Amino acid sequence: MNLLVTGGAGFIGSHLIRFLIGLPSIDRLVNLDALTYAGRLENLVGIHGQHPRYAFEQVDLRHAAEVHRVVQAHDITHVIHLAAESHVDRSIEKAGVFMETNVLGTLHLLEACRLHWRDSKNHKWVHVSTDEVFGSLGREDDAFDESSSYHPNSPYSASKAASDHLVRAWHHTHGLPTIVTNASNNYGPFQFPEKLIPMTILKVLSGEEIPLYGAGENVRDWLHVEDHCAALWTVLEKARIGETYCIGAGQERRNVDLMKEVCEILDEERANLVPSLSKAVPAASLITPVRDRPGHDFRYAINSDKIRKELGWQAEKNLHQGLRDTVRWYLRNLDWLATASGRKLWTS
Ligand code: NAD
Ligand code: TDX
Repeated sequence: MNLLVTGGAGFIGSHLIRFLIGLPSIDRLVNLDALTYAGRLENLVGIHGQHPRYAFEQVDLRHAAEVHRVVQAHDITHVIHLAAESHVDRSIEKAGVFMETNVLGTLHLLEACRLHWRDSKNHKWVHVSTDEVFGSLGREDDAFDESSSYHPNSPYSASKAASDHLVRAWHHTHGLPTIVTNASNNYGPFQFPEKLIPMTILKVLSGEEIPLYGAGENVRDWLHVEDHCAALWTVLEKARIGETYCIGAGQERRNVDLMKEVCEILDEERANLVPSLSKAVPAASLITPVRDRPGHDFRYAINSDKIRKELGWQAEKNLHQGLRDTVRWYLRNLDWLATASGRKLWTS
């Protein structure tokens, strides 16, 4: 197969490329990425510019002609579409680019494949989406599953919901062989330090207050990025065309508890890994409640029964161990964190 991964220089995309690159069934792996603030080729060290089956195309999905060119030039047979604007807070400040990339960009990729795949079979198009499209759960509600209705509440989730609907429509109307996945909050190495976990680590290493939105009671369901990548490959290999699959690990935490857990691990690990930080104040003392995010969804949670029973995938990484590994990775990669954030850290 000639597989196109979009957004392969971002957080999940770079893990996915590392996961896929050695698989013998992939003849060519093409990474299409515009390299926005969130995309970094350093995330692909050892692969980018080195692996014989890997190719990179710096292309913006908003440019339809370029997207068509890539699909044709590489004779793409399979797609895993991740490229997107991905941060809720940015979508509240500046929604336009979310609509352009997440909605129009997805349209351009759907059209490119529809035209290129007109006469042939054995193609697959996997759309990587989020649980946020389903809206917000109450404390006692059942987790989201494939039958949950769409109630997007933020500009980001509205743009992802729109893209999910386009993918469904291109399958229903044009017969494009698509599958939609809706995953819960990912965490792990290489995550841009605007998201909760790397932001917490960055603030501690900068000696700054850690902003906790509202009362910190909001709940997220945490999935290690490597478990997500394994799920996406399982879907590409085995899933039924036209279906949707929810992907989660069933590891819910209130934000305040998650932040404290990360802080405790930081206190333990930094003494060993960054001795100059061992005398710093306890990390949790930096947690500071701030004004809540407008329209802040209270709780997300995912029921993964369908993908487990139908395709045999389930998450393996325990959250506490995954958080410890993640904290260790950031402490060992302070240069990455300093460059990505454009900040000077206490330690550097
Ligand atoms: P990210 O922000 O880390 O990476 C996004 C990548 O897309 C970057 O490399 C960026 O350069 C690229 N990109 C952005 N706009 C582009 C454009 N116009 N053209 C081409 N490339 C462009 O995002 P992520 O956290 O890795 O998320 C990847 C996908 O997974 C997104 O579609 C997101 O909605 C979805 N998702 C993320 C999570 C999560 O917790 N991070 C959970 C579920 C689903
Ligand atoms: O500074 C912060 N303080 C804080 O309390 C930040 C950045 C976040 N939060 C809270 C808001 C959320 O309840 O932490 C929670 C997680 O926030 P984010 O890391 O911004 O993630 P979230 O808004 O849940 O969305 C994420 O999961 C679903 C990803 O960013 C999306 O791309 C994915 O689709």
